[in-house]
Amino acid sequence: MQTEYQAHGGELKQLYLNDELVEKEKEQAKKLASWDLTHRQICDIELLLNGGFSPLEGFMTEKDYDSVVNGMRLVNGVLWPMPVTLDVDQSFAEKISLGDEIALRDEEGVIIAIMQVSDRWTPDKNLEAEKVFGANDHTHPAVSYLFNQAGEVYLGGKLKGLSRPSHYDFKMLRDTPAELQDKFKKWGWSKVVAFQTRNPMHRAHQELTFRAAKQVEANLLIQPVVGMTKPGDIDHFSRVRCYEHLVKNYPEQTTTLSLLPLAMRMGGPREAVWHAIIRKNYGCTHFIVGRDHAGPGKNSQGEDFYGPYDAQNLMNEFKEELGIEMVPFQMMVYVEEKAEYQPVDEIKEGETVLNISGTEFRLRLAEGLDIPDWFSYPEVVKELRKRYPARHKQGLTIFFTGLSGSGKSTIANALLNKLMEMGDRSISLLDGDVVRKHLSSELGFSKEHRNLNIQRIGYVASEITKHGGIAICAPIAPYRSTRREVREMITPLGGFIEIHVATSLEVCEQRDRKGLYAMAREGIIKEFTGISDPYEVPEKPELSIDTVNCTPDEAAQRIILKLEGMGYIK
Ligand code: PPS
Repeated sequence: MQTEYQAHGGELKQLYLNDELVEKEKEQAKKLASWDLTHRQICDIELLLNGGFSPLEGFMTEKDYDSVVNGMRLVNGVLWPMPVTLDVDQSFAEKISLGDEIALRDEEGVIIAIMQVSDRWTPDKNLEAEKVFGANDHTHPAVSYLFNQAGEVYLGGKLKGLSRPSHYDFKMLRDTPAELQDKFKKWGWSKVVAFQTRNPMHRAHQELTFRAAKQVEANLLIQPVVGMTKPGDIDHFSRVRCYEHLVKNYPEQTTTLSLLPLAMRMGGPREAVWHAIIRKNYGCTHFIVGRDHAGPGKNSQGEDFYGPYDAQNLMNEFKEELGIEMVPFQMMVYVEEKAEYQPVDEIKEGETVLNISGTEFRLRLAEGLDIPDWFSYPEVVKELRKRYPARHKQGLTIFFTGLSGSGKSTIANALLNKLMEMGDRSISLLDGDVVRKHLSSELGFSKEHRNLNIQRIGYVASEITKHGGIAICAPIAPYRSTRREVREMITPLGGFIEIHVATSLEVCEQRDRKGLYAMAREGIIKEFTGISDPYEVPEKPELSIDTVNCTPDEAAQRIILKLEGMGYIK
């Protein structure tokens, strides 16, 4: 099927205004209602404005969104597998009338673009999850994002670009689609195969890319994603330093490295098609799709969301109209007898296959264990060890949650003292009452305020963890989604263990140390957790402690043993 986009030769849709207009519009834009773009929206808008998402001309309209969700095509028939929408909260959406222009600002308040709002709608998120990601399962990062972070209303409309989102890191490695296309032209690279990754690259990846480039006789573009990847992934700073080491091992003039500021959705097959379209916009002719491309891992039943080669199959379905060719690859494994890497389907009987999975690799880093040279280059491993020291050298957050009077503060205090006695770590205690005095004195106990309080605690704990300290937090933290948010914020930076102080409501109320339960029963204190406000019991805490059966000393000991078992203290 020949599409309108292809009929135009698939040209780049760059949405920036010229300099003269920018100055004029900037003045006007200051008076408009403005929306502060989220991190994901900043990633999206960068690729919308620079043509990486051509042929899109703005955040999707409702019709395009429906058509993409249900049939992977824009209304005009062009293949496009992923919704790219501007999600906002209800109160902002209510301020806007259709036809209004709004200013879209980055984290520093700079106006990046003006959007003329042509559409506003409340999406059916269940349908979006089912259709786009194949399952309404919150263990899928994009589904979790959709329900826990994305706003409830979507706005759509065309964009006028005023400024480029700023990046201060790795500037030499950042190219717009037009810049990369120009480079390819200048270098005489008429065939370019792109490799997408969100992980550090090791020898297996290098071998795979070598083979792919040889197979189609093309130059190679290593284009790792540095926008947003799967929560818990290795940060892009460390990864890019690894790629810089690795790229030196390719023959000169054959390979280049360029960073892609994409926010991945981990959408497997649909995402593979999306990645391919983006790479076509960057001037590539071929795109490598390996095993489990952009896979989100396991679902809540412990099964893979997508089959390992679903992405390749979907790519094949659209191969006539994609405008970029897939180079499919099987997983590469190391054959000991041959001392080389081979695709897993080419292994002969009797050959010894060695492989270190991503999980095993992370474990070896965490435990400070050996990582063999056949697996990775020593410079790459050194980089990763610098960023991911063995667990007992990492920062850590110990997050208590439980009802008022359950014993959180007492156990936290006992633990603090025992850890201080050990003496080799700096420790901060963020107790519920203390935080409310110093960090959150203006907040009450509505759901919104409680969440804000926990987010603040999470933020401080994440900073402590990042710097190698131990943060002990002891708030009630009654909401599961906020606790998960804190976990997701901290795990990329160090350890996180959640401890449910599971003392029952009856016992807490009976103890009533502060006399609050009595006041809550009388209605003097409103929104009191357990009495007139909810407490969502943790589903999978690392530890659960009921203070009816153990003393504070015993509870603290149990935690110390747990920390030792997990490798966080030695
Ligand atoms: S939350 O939900 O996590 O923000 O709560 P938190 O900041 O941990 O609460 C700290 C202490 O506030 C007292 N307090 C209340 N708790 C629950 N509900 C209501 N309405 C309320 N009003 C005051 C209570 O003593 C909490 O301390 P702990 O140490 O948990 O008993």
